[in-house]
Amino acid sequence: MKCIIFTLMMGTVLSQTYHHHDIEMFIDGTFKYVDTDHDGVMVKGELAAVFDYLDVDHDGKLSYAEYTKYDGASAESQLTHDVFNHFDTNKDGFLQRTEYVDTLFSQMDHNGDGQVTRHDYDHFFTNVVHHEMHQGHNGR
Ligand SMILES: [Ca+2]
Ligand SMILES: [Ca+2]
Ligand SMILES: [Ca+2]
Repeated sequence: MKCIIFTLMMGTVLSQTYHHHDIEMFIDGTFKYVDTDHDGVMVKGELAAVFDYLDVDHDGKLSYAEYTKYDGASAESQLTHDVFNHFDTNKDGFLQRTEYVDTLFSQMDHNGDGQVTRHDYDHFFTNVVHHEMHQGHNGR
């Protein structure tokens, strides 16, 4: 009986939060993936190059399957799913180049110098995750 109650409670918790480990894996994995010259700074050209690389069928947009080829972004993870939906601002189920490269980069580069440091990146994703935790899973 105790076991059943515990399982139910865990189910509720998991639908409202993400594992800290998943968040770290996601941020760390995706940053390293985008920062192709490994100088610790992401520039827009790197993000654009990753977009082209992930867009396997070259239709100018990323499907969920294409997006989850990212290192650190597990297709089964609720976090990955919610981040994808967060970026998909017109809610058509795809990430257009404008959504993924232009909008995303300008949101991350908040001092507008064309460079996104690991600190900027962490800060941005922490905000996205918190936003999604409050928005997405309250069952309303
Ligand atoms: Ca770089
Ligand atoms: Ca595509
Ligand atoms: Ca879209």
